[in-house]
Amino acid sequence: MKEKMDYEIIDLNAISDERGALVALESFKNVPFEIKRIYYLTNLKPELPRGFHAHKKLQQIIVCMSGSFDLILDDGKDKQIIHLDSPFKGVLIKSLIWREMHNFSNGCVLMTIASDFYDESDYIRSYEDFKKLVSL
Ligand code: T46
Repeated sequence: MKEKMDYEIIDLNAISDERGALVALESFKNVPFEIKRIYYLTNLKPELPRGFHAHKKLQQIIVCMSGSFDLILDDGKDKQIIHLDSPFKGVLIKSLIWREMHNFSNGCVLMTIASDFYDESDYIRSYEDFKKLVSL
């Protein structure tokens, strides 16, 4: 589903049978970019939010594999809070969106599929710099 802000909530179709569910993620099929990196966050603490940055070019799909958390997206004009609690939904975030992750539940595991390798120079970690960039 395409949202007003530059993100999309993607249904990750599961192949389910009596043994459980299987989800496959494939470049240029249900993932609209070449997958170059996968990372996951675990041992998260409800009182310790993460994120607080935007990316210049990187595209990512964030999936809550277990538990739940709140994803805050901010394009400099609007803010959205998305409660994620399903491994069958992904949030595709394109560039220049400020993101924060809050309220991790016990056992929350967050997986991210990224369009590029880790590169610190792609991060905007100051909200002031982000606001300046999106208002250009
Ligand atoms: C994002 C959200 C959802 C690496 O060395 N390699 C990596 O691939 C990543 C992602 C991070 N790092 C290093 C950089 C920092 O020294 O790991 C440390 C923690 O990273 P950071 O503080 O950026 O973690 P989060 O949870 O705030 O943000 C991460 C991603 O960095 C970011 O791209 O969108 O998850």
